[in-house]
Amino acid sequence: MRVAVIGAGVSGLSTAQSILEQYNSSVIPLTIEVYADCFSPQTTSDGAAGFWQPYLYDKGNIQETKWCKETFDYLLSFLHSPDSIKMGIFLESGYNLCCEPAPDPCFKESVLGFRQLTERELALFPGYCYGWFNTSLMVEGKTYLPWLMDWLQKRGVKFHQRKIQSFNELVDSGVDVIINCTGVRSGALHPDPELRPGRGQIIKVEAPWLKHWILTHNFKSGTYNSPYIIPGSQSVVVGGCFQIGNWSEQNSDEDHKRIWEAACQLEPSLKHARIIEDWSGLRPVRSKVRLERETIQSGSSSFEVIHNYGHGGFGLTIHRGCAQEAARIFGELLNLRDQRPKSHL
Ligand SMILES: Cc1cc2nc3c(=O)[nH]c(=O)nc-3n(C[C@H](O)[C@H](O)[C@H](O)COP(=O)(O)OP(=O)(O)OC[C@H]3O[C@@H](n4cnc5c(N)ncnc54)[C@H](O)[C@@H]3O)c2cc1C
Ligand SMILES: *[C@@H]1O[C@H](CO)[C@@H](O)[C@H](O)[C@H]1NC(C)=O
Ligand SMILES: *[C@@H]1O[C@H](CO)[C@@H](O)[C@H](O)[C@H]1NC(C)=O
Ligand SMILES: *[C@@H]1O[C@H](CO)[C@@H](O)[C@H](O)[C@H]1NC(C)=O
Ligand SMILES: CC(=O)N[C@H]1CO[C@H](CO)[C@@H](O)[C@@H]1O
Repeated sequence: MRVAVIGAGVSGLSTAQSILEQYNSSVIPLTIEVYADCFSPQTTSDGAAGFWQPYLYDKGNIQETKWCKETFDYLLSFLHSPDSIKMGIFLESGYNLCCEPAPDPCFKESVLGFRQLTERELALFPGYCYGWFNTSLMVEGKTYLPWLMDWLQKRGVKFHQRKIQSFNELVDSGVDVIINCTGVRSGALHPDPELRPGRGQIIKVEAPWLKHWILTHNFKSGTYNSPYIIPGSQSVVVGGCFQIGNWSEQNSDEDHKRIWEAACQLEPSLKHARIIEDWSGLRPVRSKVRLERETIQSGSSSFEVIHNYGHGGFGLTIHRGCAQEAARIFGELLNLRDQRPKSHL
């Protein structure tokens, strides 16, 4: 059984891991290859802050809330291990702030110690009148991706740095199943009009005195278009930019200025922080994650693809739940193959 994963961001690598964990002893031989034009530290997953938090509301998509919770519990289970920091995982508490009262968010049961803010806490943040405090997790891509690659490499997974122009390249070379974890870039693979970029720009600063994350929510300007501050292990991420439809990965001076001024208003001590760098990336925005299998016809034959992409601004937050689901779908394909032993899946 030869599996080709396209994409080496958090989705591709964790899907390869879940498939190996679930089938290494039942499918022999099981060969997994990962193809990507960008590897860590060059993927979107590396640039992201790595903060565990879905959007406030799942709009009825309970499945995604479950995948996020599954990811939280999975990451939390490593905190007793000294290796947690080699994986880029650590606890961090902080504030979600709103300009008006709002219903409880979908993740209130997932995080630790969720509660509403007190008057005294709100007094710390002029302009905000409502919010929540809780403890969440960080899973930093720049550490987690190399850890995943190392885990996979030790179990025989091969990595190929290559841009895939068409699925047929892989099918022609004898691959049985393709896993599509290409994030926002559909390239020439096949258009998906539902998938759009949600451009983000962040400023990384040195401000080691900041110990809490602060996310603001402005229901008029939309998700992540208002300031947020997320302390990481090496630097603090300052953001607040979400431009749907903008394909540019260039940093913009205008966005920098706007993000910085808003963040300094929220946390005035930032004025004394040293700015390290700006980074821009594209969130793979979709009405919902695409996680399903598809049989694609190619001439007289067909091949199987499992899609796992479209994780918007919460790819690290949801990755493990999605990877486990993709691996379960892979199991369905194995059953089909067993029922029809002669077909090429
Ligand atoms: C500014 C910003 C901040 C963010 N902060 C957070 C956060 O704090 N928490 C959180 O959970 N999420 C955050 N996100 C969202 C998160 O970064 C994404 O949801 C996540 O990285 C998507 O992961 P992925 O593996 O699907 O895609 P990617 O990380 O983009 O990986 C895609 C992979 O596919 C490869 N690829 C694509 N097309 C081809 C092809 N044709 N051939 C070969 N290879 C190909 C690429 O080279 C790459 O390896 C943030 C995003 C941005 C932009
Ligand atoms: C399969 O993976 C599990 C979990 O990583 C591991 O404990 C087990 O030893 C592996 N089995 C084989 C046959 O490689
Ligand atoms: C593979 O995923 C990309 C998104 O990264 C999507 O645009 C494309 O349509 C998918 N390929 C197919 C054949 O569906
Ligand atoms: C898109 O991003 C670029 C920065 O790379 C910026 O100059 C431009 O104004 C943005 N466009 C929109 C419509 O936000
Ligand atoms: C880290 C922290 O302060 N967590 C607190 C969150 O709020 C609950 C009350 O709902 C406290 O019990 C936790 O200690």
